[in-house]
Amino acid sequence: MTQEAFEQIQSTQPDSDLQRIGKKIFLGERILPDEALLLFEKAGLSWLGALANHVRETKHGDTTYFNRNFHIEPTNICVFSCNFCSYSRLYAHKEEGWELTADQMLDIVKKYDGQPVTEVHIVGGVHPKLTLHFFADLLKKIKAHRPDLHVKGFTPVELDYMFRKAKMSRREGMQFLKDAGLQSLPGGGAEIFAPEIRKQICEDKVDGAGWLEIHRIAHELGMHSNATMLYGHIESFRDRIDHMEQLRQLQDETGGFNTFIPLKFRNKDNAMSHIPESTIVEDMRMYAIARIYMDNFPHLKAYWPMLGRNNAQLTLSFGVNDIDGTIDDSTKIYSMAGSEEQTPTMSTSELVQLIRQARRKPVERDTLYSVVKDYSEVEV
Ligand code: V47
Ligand code: SF4
Repeated sequence: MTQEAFEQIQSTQPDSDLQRIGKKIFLGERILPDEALLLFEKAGLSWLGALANHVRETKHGDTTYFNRNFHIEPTNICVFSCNFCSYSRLYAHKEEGWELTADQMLDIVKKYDGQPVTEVHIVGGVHPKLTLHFFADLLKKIKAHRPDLHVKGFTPVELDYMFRKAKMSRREGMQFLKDAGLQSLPGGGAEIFAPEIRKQICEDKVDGAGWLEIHRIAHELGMHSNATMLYGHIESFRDRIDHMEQLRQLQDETGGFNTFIPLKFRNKDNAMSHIPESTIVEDMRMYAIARIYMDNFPHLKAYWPMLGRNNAQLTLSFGVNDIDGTIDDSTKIYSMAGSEEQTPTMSTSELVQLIRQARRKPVERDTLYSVVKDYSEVEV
């Protein structure tokens, strides 16, 4: 955005505090928690969107990344009982659940033989009988079959449970899985770190400090990871800012995070169904503030199977530079929670079109954001 364009958008902003914050954002300065609160409380969507877009274009221009990956969900049986979860079947009701053997999961990997996928994302419930050693063997089998496939897997919720059962420290456990072939951690399980909110929505799983410690260890071992935030339920703006602040501080120390992924709370068939979902305007404001606040996170991702493809397309004007999930992404955790996409699959060609319609430049990436293919000039 040019200085002149910036001055024009500032002239639409009557609030002098917001004008001052807007100037900091334009100049690339970090904003403080209290300033983020003012943005949440007072800033209009178009002014906020223009500033988030400025941050996005300064970092990435029009480039919008996507990745060809597939998911493996080992089980939906879970020892925990998060109130927002529509997906897990408690161990007591395990007749309604599934659990895959290592060979069944390897068969899923083999289904993609010869297809140009670069990543497998492994994530599921926390099954009491699926141990650290079981998953280490699975990782070894996957890497032996397809060494070039990047394995991103397991949230600190799953990891903390596995490590404790195996009587290993978090560092020993992470090293053990890394040696078996684990390369990155996905962003799940973070929810909202604030203890009083966590107590009400997911009391029994790893706490915020534990989540952050496991990611810190992964970064110290040279692995990269993502971070999510589940927003739009009972948390306050302060809780969102506190969550982002803790991530921003860890990122200052380690630099190991690739991507921040705000996840909109969906309210179908879970113990929080009485809570209304956030509006689209609120969603776009969330993405814009995330882009502005998380100044040391290279990427901001919209996970389209959860947000819906139209809304995900809209986020590309509010700070987002990455749309996850292309082929065959039939992840159940969202379709069961009432996401827009009941059978979320999108071909590469559809995804490229979606990015182009937003007047952005589609680029296929691998997990660590190396360019696999630039689709700017490619017919699809
Ligand atoms: O931690 C569960 C969320 C997450 C609901 O790192 C819900 O690339 C909304 O983290 N409404 C798991 N969200 C999925 C996840 C993820 C997905 C895609 C890519 C990456 C990545 C990570 O799903 C959980 C939780 O926050 N979730 N239930 C719900 N009702
Ligand atoms: Fe289990 Fe994850 Fe669902 Fe919580 S969100 S109940 S940890 S599957």
